Amino acid sequence: MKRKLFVVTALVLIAASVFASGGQDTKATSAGKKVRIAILVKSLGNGFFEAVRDGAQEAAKELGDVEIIYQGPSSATAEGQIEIINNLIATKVDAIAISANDQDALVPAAKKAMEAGIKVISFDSGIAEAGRILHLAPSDTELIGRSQMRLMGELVNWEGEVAILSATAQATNQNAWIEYMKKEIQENPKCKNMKLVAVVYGDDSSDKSYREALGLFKSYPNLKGIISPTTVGVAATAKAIQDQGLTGKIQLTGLGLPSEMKAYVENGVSKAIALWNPIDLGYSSTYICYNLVKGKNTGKEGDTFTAGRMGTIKVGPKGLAIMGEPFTFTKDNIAKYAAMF
Ligand code: RAM
Repeated sequence: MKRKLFVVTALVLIAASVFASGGQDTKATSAGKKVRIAILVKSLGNGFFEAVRDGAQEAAKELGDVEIIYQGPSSATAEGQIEIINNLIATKVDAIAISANDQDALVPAAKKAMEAGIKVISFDSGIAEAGRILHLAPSDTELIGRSQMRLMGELVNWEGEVAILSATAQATNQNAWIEYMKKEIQENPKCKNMKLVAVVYGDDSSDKSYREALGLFKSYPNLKGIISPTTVGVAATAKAIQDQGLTGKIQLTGLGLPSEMKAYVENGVSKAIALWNPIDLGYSSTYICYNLVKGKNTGKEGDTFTAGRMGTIKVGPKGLAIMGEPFTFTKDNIAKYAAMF
């Protein structure tokens, strides 16, 4: 099959991640006080965010005077994150980097944190502009959304019913990507014989995602493909396809961790998935927070951050900074990356 995969300019993928178990760095500076950076994720138990945490620890080790506080609610809710933000304000952290479960609901708590002198940024899944200094996106939103739909088109030979199995209904990042997937299927003439029949939500819970996948198989007997732009959802959908003996009948793509998707890509459940390096995302977020706390950067449009091995990261309009290009994994290259994240 001829696969015209989207831009594959690889990020410089660094194998050297630091696997510290929730670790607090013990190396104190001569000044004594460490910069305390909280990494607040959508939910705990998600391998994507554990890789983000490893990248944050790597940056903390390099910087020397940083303590990483890794936190998240047990399920991906805005309420859980608001409670944690309030606790972080009370414990006077220096910075919070948030992957938001809801772009608007978190704004009041995030504003309160900023008023208390805490540097707040979002990464991965954004908070609305009023609630953060800047947002670090892993890659260009339009590129991710459109290229996911194009990849699906290639896998289903540009025809038939397709569905999307997303994370939570309020997730900023997935919702933005889905908007562009919808635009692509409407606007790209090659997609004229494809039909988007459903968007369902697995809430970044493996169990719920698995059940939603089974629901799609049942409700749409002619379904040809599923896009799952969440690492949790795509792995659960792959398992559901395999368990139901639907390999080859239902095509699957999405955004997946090579470590979780290797077996399914190698055995043909999914021919191709995409993602960026979550370790780099945590690493870059930590450098950005550190430089804001140290007053080296303002985070305003045009500002450029120096972020260790990631080089420089520039802030664009609306406080949006972009880390790099996504990468596509197929059976030919996934093993190499599965060892990293
Ligand atoms: C899940 C989360 C995260 C997203 C990845 C692709 O782990 O929803 O926010 O960026 O998938």
